Amino acid sequence: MVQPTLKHFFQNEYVCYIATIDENPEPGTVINFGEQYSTRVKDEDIGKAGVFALKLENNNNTFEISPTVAERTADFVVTVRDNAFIDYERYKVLSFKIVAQEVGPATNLSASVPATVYLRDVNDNPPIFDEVSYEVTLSENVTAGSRVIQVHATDKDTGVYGSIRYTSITGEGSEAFTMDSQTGFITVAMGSSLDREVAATLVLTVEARDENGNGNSGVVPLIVNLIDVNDNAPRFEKDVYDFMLNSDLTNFTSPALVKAIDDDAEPPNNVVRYELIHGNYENKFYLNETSGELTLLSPITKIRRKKQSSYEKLPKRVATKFTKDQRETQNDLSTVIANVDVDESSTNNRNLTKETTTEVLKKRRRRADDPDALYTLTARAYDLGKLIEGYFSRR
Ligand SMILES: [Ca+2]
Ligand SMILES: [Ca+2]
Ligand SMILES: [Ca+2]
Ligand SMILES: [Ca+2]
Repeated sequence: MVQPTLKHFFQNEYVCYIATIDENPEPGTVINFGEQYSTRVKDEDIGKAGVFALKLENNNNTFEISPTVAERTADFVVTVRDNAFIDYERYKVLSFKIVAQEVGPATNLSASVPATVYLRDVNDNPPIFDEVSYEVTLSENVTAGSRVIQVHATDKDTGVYGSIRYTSITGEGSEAFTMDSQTGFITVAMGSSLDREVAATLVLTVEARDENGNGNSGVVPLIVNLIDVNDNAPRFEKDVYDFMLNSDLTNFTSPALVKAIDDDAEPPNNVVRYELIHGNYENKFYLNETSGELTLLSPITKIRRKKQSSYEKLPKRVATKFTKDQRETQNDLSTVIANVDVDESSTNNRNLTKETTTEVLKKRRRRADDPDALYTLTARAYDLGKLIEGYFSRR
């Protein structure tokens, strides 16, 4: 019988087996200890005493050795059994013992030698953003260059494998933003076209990549909520409204409605009000400020009509000028002209033939401030939103 020494089993002049492997190897991967490390084991005893077992200790089931039983001599191989611990981000080195032990009934000699496996980093982690998602709220008129948010990601890998660049913002509306690839600062781009009237919320995707922007990618949602500003003026649906009074001049032949729409997204920016601003000299008319319905406050007499007719050139000139000025200087209102005339086609008035009436109507369509109209009124529409400096009507 020979005493259990290293030399009894391991033909290895070194006191430790050393190898280096990539992290995350497939199970079954052979650990190559290099040519200087003999993987031959032997038992110098003869017969049954020469049968010995090979096993690994302190190994956490990570590696396995084969064969597990040998007689007199064997070449062993260590392979990966479970790669859970072969993770460079958790361990840089794994250590265990290779043990040879006689299994004969009369003997129980054993010897062990330490093994050390160094792990090599692999780019097996993508960048991970600090937040599950980012969310910001901006005014739709936010100025170019304004800072939006800073995103940040980390990568567990070392060196270039963990060197992050912020590479892109994608999604509908993403062209309104730029991102600093080094810092992750997101700002409003030059000439950005953020428009609450187009979308209330933009759902974008921010991407980061390791290997200086060329490797694994990680993404995160960026939600941008847009706040409405009052950047649209109300506009009347028509340039001119023609309303007809019945023959006894007590009421309109059909409801006299003007209507303006405001493209802004939210109240009060899109809440429209109406008012008469010109032509209601005798206070004969009332324009409902919310409904836009024009009504007669008192019947019109034939005498009034003649009086109005003598001023017929005046409303034309004044109304035209006023309308023009409003369009150039205001952003919260819009004006419209309403011509009021008598529907005489159904009256007994013998002075007007059918042909004459048709002629008058045709002329009225060509000219907004119709000199032949009984009354020419000018109305304006305005919204209830706050005026935003520097914004003008988009019409
Ligand atoms: Ca890694
Ligand atoms: Ca990585
Ligand atoms: Ca708006
Ligand atoms: Ca508005």
